Amino acid sequence: MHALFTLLVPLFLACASAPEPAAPDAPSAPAKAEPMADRVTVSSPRARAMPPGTPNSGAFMTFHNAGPGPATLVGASAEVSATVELHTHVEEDGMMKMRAIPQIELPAGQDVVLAPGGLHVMFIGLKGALEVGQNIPLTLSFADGTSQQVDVPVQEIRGHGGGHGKHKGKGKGKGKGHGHGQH
Ligand SMILES: [Cu+2]
Repeated sequence: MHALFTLLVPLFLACASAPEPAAPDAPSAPAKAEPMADRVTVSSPRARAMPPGTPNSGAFMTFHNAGPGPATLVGASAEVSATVELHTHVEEDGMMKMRAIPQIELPAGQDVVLAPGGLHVMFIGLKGALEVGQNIPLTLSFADGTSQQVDVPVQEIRGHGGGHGKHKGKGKGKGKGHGHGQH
């Protein structure tokens, strides 16, 4: 019953909502009026410290969408790198590989965690080193055109953001998270 209903609603809205954008008592109006950026709070932002000459790095954080509507993160931008992408990891042939993705869905009332080895914000083409203590102003863009800026502190981040190729078979063991060419 519920599944059928959710299937039908988008079809109905697609037909019915377009001609009357200003219907005063449309039930969905309050949810739609609230900017996505205002529904979403960001906690524990951090970016991975990188020595000079490293091409890329990653940033992690937790999103909470307080609702009532959904929110969709569609991009991010920062001055520290030439481009900023949204990435995830997928397993392919037994190895975790990064993939750029167009958006990250943030369902109402839920947390979405960006963490090493999973979803992350990727800084591609770093203009310089990312040093511990530095703060990266990061602008998050949402599907409704709203945006939110967060200060992302640079930290020493270990753990498995790995699997990015450069590392395997080097034998030196722990590695401490340095030398991850890609992350
Ligand atoms: Cu990545």
